[in-house]
Amino acid sequence: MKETLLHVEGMSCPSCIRHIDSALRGIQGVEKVDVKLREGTVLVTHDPSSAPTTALIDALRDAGYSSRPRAA
Ligand SMILES: [Cu+2]
Repeated sequence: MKETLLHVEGMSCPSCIRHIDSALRGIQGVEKVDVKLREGTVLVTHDPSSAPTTALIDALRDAGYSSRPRAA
């Protein structure tokens, strides 16, 4: 398992947390999602072989949020 911290743009209210949480948890290989609204970040615990960081970013894009990884 790997921890990846994503900086997410446009995350502004509690319903964003739900959208982002469900978008990421829908990916096989994602174990844990911790959305920090105030920081504008999401810490994802995931198996990089089945859920690579690019898959996380793609899922967030599909949900309407652009994101980029930061060193965790
Ligand atoms: Cu929102």
